[in-house]
Amino acid sequence: RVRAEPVDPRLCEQEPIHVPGAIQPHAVLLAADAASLAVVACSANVRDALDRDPLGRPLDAVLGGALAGEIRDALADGPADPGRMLRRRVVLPAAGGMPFEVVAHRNGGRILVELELAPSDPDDFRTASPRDVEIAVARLRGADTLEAAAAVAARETRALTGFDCVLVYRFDADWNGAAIAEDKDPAWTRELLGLHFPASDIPAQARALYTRAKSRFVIDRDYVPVPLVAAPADTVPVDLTFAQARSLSPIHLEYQRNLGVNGSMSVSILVGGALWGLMIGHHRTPHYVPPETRSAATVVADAFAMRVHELEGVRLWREQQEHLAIESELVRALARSDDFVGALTTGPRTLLSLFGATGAATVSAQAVRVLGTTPPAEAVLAIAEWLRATLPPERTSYATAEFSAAHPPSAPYGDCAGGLLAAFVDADRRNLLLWFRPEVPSTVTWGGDPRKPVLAGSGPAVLLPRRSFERWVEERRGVSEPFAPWQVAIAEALAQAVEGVVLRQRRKIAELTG
Ligand code: BLA
Repeated sequence: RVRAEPVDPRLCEQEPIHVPGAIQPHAVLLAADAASLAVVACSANVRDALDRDPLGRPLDAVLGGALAGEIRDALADGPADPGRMLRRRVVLPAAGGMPFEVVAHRNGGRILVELELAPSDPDDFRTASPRDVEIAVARLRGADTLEAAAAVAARETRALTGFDCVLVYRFDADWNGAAIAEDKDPAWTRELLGLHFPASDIPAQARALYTRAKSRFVIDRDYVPVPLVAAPADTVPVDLTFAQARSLSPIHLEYQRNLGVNGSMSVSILVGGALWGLMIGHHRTPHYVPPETRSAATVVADAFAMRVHELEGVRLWREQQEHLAIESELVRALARSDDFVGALTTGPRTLLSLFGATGAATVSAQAVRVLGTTPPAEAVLAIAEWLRATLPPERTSYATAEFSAAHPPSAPYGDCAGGLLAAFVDADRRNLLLWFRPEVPSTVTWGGDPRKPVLAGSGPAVLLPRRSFERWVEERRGVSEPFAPWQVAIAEALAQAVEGVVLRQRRKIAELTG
């Protein structure tokens, strides 16, 4: 069952995962027309919950008048807001008096009703209580760095849900991602912490769906999907975006197989309305998470997202304050000096104190002074020449995270010049300031041996995380961490302060020689 050839990521993006035409077998699904309330489609396993074929019948004839009435009152009118959900624990006479968890929501012109057999003995499963959630949220509040909060989120979510492993997965600006926290059964030697994965592992349409729908749970990866059956007159496929029991992409289930994962979870972490990351749960065997616990995990992920928002805001503010303080120190040094190179490259604060750069340089005419790790001086001069020749006259700065693509002669220096920030001091472009950053793969700290996650399997292993990591490195060749716009602004301000020194110097020389 392992694919022989790598899958084209563009094909991944085309799979319409919101209309898979099937659900997971632990639930029964009914889709009713929101106006007439007649059932227009259902999952083929309806007899697991109902004693008759519901197709074409009104909801009240299928579910009983009381429940159907509640569903109609909650969902039939008003905007089709999928956030409006109705949840009930009911005993269905039509199912031999068994208790069912019923979740109904509306999507477009349809009302979807999912029926899931409620755990008969809740003590058999970890059922999260509001108290558990309260404790988890309090601990998140107490975590005062992003790393600490992610570690708490992973630990608390694992304690709530009982997964063998819970990861906090964070997207970067290009939708690649990394496991930034991991809490797992110590007996499971597989380690994903710190590893990076390409954007195509979680393709665009999946990310779009996860931005709208909050969570996914798979009890048993090897389940046989239950197809949806439609009434003869009904041809519009049922949109399962918000259906809890939506059947997941078979390609992804294969990925899980290769990861050694059976039961799984992913809960969206939304920060400022955007998909920031996922809380991922992995179990080596099938794993059932009861409804209360699923919603508790979603609340904890939401609390984590809010804490991230708070901590990231504070961190950015601090980082900017620190940079502004360093900048004014450098400007003061410049004010006291006739030699801008000395002022920016000696003493406790230098150009290298800014922007997390690993290398920096000043160029004045044909003279270069370098700090940290940079290309050799003659290569830096060539870069300065290229910038002078390439940038339109009105441009006073230049920033890129992909310098070798812009300037191929610099490709051999990727380990120090993957990214470049440059600011011109003067209009004639004699003088400039440069900051360098390495390409990202060379800065990745491996979470143990990157080869370790490979599980000895049969045949070529294509969707394995090791291959994922290789693809990530492949795609990231020549790319550094990006320079932020506020960093470019500080570089420009500093270059302007340098211009003052240069003008003063020129005047002095003119006086001496004049
Ligand atoms: C979905 N891929 C996913 C999901 C995760 C990952 C977490 C969410 C689905 C879920 O709830 O389980 C990927 N899982 C990871 C990663 C880690 C992990 C990166 O544990 C690392 C720690 N995936 C591929 C390729 C394709 C692909 C090549 O690798 C396409 C050809 C597709 N992944 C794919 C699709 C989905 C998906 C289509 C959506 C599944 C769905 O919701 O139906």
